[in-house]
Amino acid sequence: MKITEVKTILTSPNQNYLFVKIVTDSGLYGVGDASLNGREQTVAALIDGYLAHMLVGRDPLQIEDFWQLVYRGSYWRGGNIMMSALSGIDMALWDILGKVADKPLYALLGGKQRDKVLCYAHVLGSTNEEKIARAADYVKERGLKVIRLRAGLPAAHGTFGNQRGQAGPKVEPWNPEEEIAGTIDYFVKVRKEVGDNVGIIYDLHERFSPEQAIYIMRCLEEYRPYFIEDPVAPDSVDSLRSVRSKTAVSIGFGELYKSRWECLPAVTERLADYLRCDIIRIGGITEARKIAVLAETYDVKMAWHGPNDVSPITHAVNWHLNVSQYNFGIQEDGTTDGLIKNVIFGGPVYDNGYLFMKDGPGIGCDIDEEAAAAYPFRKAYIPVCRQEDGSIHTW
Ligand code: KDG
Ligand code: MG
Repeated sequence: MKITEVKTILTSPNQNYLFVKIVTDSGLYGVGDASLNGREQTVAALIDGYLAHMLVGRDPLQIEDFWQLVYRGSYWRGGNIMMSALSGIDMALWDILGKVADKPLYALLGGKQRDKVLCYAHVLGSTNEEKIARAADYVKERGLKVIRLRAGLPAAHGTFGNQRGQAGPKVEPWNPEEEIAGTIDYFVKVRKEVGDNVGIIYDLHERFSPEQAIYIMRCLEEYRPYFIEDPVAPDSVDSLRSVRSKTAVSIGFGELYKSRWECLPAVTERLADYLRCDIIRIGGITEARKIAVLAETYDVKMAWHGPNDVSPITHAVNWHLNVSQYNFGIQEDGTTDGLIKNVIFGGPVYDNGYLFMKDGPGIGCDIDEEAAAAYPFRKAYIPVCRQEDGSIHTW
């Protein structure tokens, strides 16, 4: 079997996505997700202008060899653009393998260890007051066992995905004093609303300095967060070490990691309880298998990144990993029911706190290319945070 064509599909149903479709001379094809919020066109250019030429004529089932060819063979190591491109291609190749074997992806990964996947969903609303008021109903109506909040007052308002139709990134204010007080207050209020039996994950989104994060986490210890996500930025491992050594709260970390090697200290020193890598950033399924095994060795659980800005293809891959891997922790369910459902078919279905998926070959998703073309790509940016003195702060 040989690869005959590699297509990139940019589309914007509810927000921008980049899909990869790899076609073979057997008539079988595979689909993957290479979306990188704000930089989709650059990833597409890398696939179209470079990686596609390396793929056409190859045997699609030599997946590991292609991964090593791109990661090591081409000398320069990958950043976010290269790793997103490689991840989208890797997913499509595993999808082809599943179709050839006529088996779901999880079967190729060793088979199911569980039938359903515990998940958490984001409490949504336009203000924290609205989210506090809705949190308990949200749990009751949807049957969630665990919910997720995101810190940020008011910087995170409306900034989940990207901002379209603007010449550049939208600027959001960041005032540390207000943010610290508001971050603690918000969590405490939601805990009171939902009671003690609901898990609450709190995403601090890499925005705080180590001493700010330590203060916030110590204040929240008695309110028992399920885990605190990304208390500090990933750039300095010492920041994470410092937070870990001074707080007792569980930590989830790693959505910005770009490789297995970046994960090492968090895993081998047990600086995190939940490793939250994003399969589109760390090299796809080929690399996700290795990261999960590394984490299993050190008793670290997996909580794969599953935000709103990746497509049902990625949510489906997360699901296959979760049912087949021993050290599953919990899954972020950032799936959207928006117009993306007109473009991508398949993917996990939510029911009463868990995610389920029907059996089918490969990843179990397909793309309607005509529908994708009906939602043209629109340039968009992730917003930025600026402090009162005008300086940039991590978004
Ligand atoms: O595009 C950025 C999002 O993927 C990110 O803000 C989502 O932090 C996130 C999460 O935990 O879902
Ligand atoms: Mg996050």
